[in-house]
Amino acid sequence: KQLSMLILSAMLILESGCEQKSNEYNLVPYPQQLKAQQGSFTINESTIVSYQGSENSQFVAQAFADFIKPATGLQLQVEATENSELVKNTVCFIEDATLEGVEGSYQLVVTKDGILVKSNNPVGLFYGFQTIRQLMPAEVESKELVKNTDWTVPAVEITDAPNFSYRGLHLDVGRHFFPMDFIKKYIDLLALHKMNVFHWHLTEDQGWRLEIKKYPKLSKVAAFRDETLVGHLGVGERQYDGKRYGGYYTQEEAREIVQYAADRFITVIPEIELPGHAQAALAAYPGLGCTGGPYEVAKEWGVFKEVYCAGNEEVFTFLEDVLVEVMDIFPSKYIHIGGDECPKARWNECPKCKKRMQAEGCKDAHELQSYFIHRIEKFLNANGRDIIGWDEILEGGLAPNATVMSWRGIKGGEEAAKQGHNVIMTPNTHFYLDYYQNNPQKEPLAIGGYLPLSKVYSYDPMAGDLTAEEAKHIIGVQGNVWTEYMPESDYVEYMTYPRACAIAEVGWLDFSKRDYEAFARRLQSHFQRFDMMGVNYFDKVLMPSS
Ligand code: TNX
Repeated sequence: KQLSMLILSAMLILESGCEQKSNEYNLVPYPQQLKAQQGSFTINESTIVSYQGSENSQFVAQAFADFIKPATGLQLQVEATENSELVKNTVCFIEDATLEGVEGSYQLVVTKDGILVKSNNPVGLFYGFQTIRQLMPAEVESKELVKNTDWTVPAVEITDAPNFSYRGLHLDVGRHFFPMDFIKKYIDLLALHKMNVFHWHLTEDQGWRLEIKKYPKLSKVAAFRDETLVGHLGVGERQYDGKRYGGYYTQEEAREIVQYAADRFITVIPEIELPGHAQAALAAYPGLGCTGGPYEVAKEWGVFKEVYCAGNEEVFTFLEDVLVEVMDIFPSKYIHIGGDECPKARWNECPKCKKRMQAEGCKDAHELQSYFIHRIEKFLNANGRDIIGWDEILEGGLAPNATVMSWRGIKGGEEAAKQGHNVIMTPNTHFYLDYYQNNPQKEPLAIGGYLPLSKVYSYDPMAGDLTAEEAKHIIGVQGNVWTEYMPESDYVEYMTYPRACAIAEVGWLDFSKRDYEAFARRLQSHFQRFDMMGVNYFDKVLMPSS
């Protein structure tokens, strides 16, 4: 009897040991290949962080040492190395051009002796750093010194690479304005999840958020709205008080964000909406509308009929001037020009627009919109940039080099891919994080819809009616965070996380390797990381019943 008790307890110990082992690799997004190994490595005060390769490898090594310092109190030495093998008590980042792999791919080996990350590109080294970070105890995220913790990394062999080259998250700062610190935190969270694009939606009917030196009224007038309808917007806890609401980023601040993101291998793609969603700009410069105004910065949500006049040359001068300043701040290959939800009522009444339609041989206002987008594209192409537009830019004919962001489902994206255009999938059916993630009766006010985490996770960008050749045009995925009903930063976080974790994994991990149950389990431990980072996430994720 005693013997059987002994065997039973030995089995229990073994089992719990196994359980713990599988809990040690709670990575989000999960790597393409992960081989668990026995043992672990502990970072201590004599650990050396070394690098080999371009100065970017030094940058990543230094970034890793800087990252772990506040929580661990360890001030690790960072130095160049000639050795490309794993060296005892070293965390080594090696950039090796002879390795195979797409941008962002990397290999990571952790043994009881040390850590080795290899990649043919600095982005891959940075992602290796993010993986090490996620393998470490959640306390490493603390900004304050954490005592009595072993900075242990479980032994592992990882070979990893992103499935899609574009993995983005968007933020609408037009409907509500968010402070610089929050934008940085938002970018930090992108980096943690190996996302590489921050789509900054900077202009809206309800507010223009970027300083443009040539047009000072954009920050004086277009950046603020009167909220005289107290409580009308009915948002969350906040009572609107009829005061001026708004704000904008100075060019210096915008540059600071671009640099902050670049340091995390993230590209900022700015969006300047045209020809619609432009009422705030018209309030500042009424001559740019079809009627001449006066206009006011919108203080309700919706789609507004006052748009840039397509028949007025001054509109193109204005937009080109704005885009020149935008290009100077944002080095991204892409500039997002909006293109969505542009009602045509004004254009159909406006003599200048009618004249333009005639002159350009447009048979209707949709073709006039196409003329508008083509013209802006031509200007940006001449300056070495490419445009991204919402899927409405398909109407009336796509501009020749445009990339399409498919938001009204996936149809627009498929059509664009068939026409040989690149596509970013951001369908409102799966990636609109302004939709409810739980029973609406139990949640603060959101725009509507119902989009639980499991549905976000289930999305397959490649499912659909495309040939293999056409499907190559789907370059990636993006989550959108429209903020009509998100007046405060912590509410933005609540709506964004953990659903953005699912988007990160959809963009990263091959569809065949995705497993919602395993993902939900990994998240439970990922949440401890969020707790340390002070992220206000939605924590009622139900474990799927197995
Ligand atoms: C549609 S998505 C919009 C936004 C709204 C959003 C609300 C897109 C290109 N336009 O202006 O904020 O719906 O879900």
